[in-house]
Amino acid sequence: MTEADRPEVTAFVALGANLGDAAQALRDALVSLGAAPGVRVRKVSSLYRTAPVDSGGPDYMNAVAALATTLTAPALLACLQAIEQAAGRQRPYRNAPRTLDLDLLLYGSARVMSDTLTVPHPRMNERAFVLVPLAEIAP
Ligand code: A4P
Ligand code: MG
Repeated sequence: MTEADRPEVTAFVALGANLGDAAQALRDALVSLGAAPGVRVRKVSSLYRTAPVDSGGPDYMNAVAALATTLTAPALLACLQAIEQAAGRQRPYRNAPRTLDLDLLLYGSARVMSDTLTVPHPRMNERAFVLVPLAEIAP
């Protein structure tokens, strides 16, 4: 099956940033997502200012987007990571402050557990900075 033949899957992505102009980083990421082949942005939550959880630095800006995608889950993760890299993401240590973090929360009803990808995202249910924007667009 070529990519174009694949059925569209609804995926939810969490966006977070707390370095530089975090709100602008989220808006730029949404433009990049919409421009990515095989990805359409269907719905975007408000941007939320949140206090860091298990992490230091300035307040975060967080949001959640609903996508329609013909990419596989690993291909979508690669796409998210490419957008993070283009935004200057560095990974000095776990939960370090970041210019942009894009996490795949849900990929249809799929369950994925590989070395590089766990879906549903294992920490999403403990985190208001994910659940509040998610509930806004997918009550
Ligand atoms: N990975 C596995 N599953 C996934 C998935 N579903 N989505 C792997 C994305 N990546 C996934 O991620 C580390 C590795 O997880 C990747 O190589 C990928 O193969 P990362 O983005 O390099 O590292 P990270 O962001 O530090 O880890 P993670 O797991 O995204 O951190 P968390 O748990 O999401 O926490 N407080 C507020 N207020 N707002 C925030 O956004 N974010 C964090 C990060 C902490 N505190 C926060 C916020
Ligand atoms: Mg991440």
